[in-house]
Amino acid sequence: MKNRSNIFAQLLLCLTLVCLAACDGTKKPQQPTEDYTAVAPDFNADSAYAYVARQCEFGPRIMGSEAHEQCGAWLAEKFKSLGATVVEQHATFTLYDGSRVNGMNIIASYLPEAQDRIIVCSHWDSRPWADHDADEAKHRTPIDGANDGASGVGILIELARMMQQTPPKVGIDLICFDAEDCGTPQWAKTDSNDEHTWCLGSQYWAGQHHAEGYTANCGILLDMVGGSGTHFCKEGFSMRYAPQLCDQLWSIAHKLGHGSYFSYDEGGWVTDDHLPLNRCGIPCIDIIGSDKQDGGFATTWHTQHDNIQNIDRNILKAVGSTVAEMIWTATPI
Ligand code: AHN
Ligand code: ZN
Repeated sequence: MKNRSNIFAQLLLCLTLVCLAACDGTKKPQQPTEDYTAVAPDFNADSAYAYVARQCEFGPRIMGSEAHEQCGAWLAEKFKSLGATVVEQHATFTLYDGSRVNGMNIIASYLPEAQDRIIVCSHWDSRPWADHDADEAKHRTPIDGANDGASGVGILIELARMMQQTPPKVGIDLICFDAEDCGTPQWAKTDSNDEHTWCLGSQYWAGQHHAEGYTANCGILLDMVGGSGTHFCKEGFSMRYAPQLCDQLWSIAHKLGHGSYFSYDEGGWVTDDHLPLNRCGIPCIDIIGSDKQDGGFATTWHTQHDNIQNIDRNILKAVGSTVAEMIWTATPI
């Protein structure tokens, strides 16, 4: 009897170990789930990572700062050097407290004459206040926003580099929105409706496009696409406004072998830069990272820990190569 229960115990242990090994997606190389040959050129995650790091080196990119000014100029130059037609859309934004600041959206276009166009966008500003930091003394200090801001833009720049070498078949507009992350801080004593204090750059762009008569078929927003421990669920507004686009992107991610990062679960509803686009008639999805453990935004979100140390190249790779595949498989209607 003793022997028997021993054998059962051992069997159970074996099964548990097999299960654990099967669940541990982190150690296995990312293999395509079926025979699928990528159409897009290779997305270089090291290159994207270097672009994320470069942005962080300027310091927090908050409006009115030298770092913001310099990084904005660097981004516009970078896209030009990579063969894009660049428009700097300058604007003055009113913050939650009524103060006014200057900012700019940066629009980098490929095949500017093409009728059929896809927008791939992200925000390039970083949050002026680490109002979610565990250390209250840091609540009014600006953050690097390596994940929240720079990660998405890093991917946009790498896509630009790829498009210079291998032009896509449809027009692509890479848009870096400003003033996304200046929404009312937690510590502010205002009870006004706070939703409109976020995403000021994309709201401005939705009201006044960068070029006359401009239209796009659809858009893909990248937000917090590089933090360690991130995964992506199907965000609520994306599924309401652009369900097919969402399904298509998730399907490509899984075909490319990035399924462990792209969960089929529905996520929350996020006020983000895709909302103004959807509201002005451009169906746009939000690839927005959330914490794989607790489902909320990353634990580094709006803290001083949102820095380059917390960026995972594998996540940049998963998102970048998936978006690249969307771009290079797209054909004019
Ligand atoms: C709100 O918290 C209202 N929206 C989240 C949008 C966001 C902030 N994305 C990154 N930072
Ligand atoms: Zn943020």
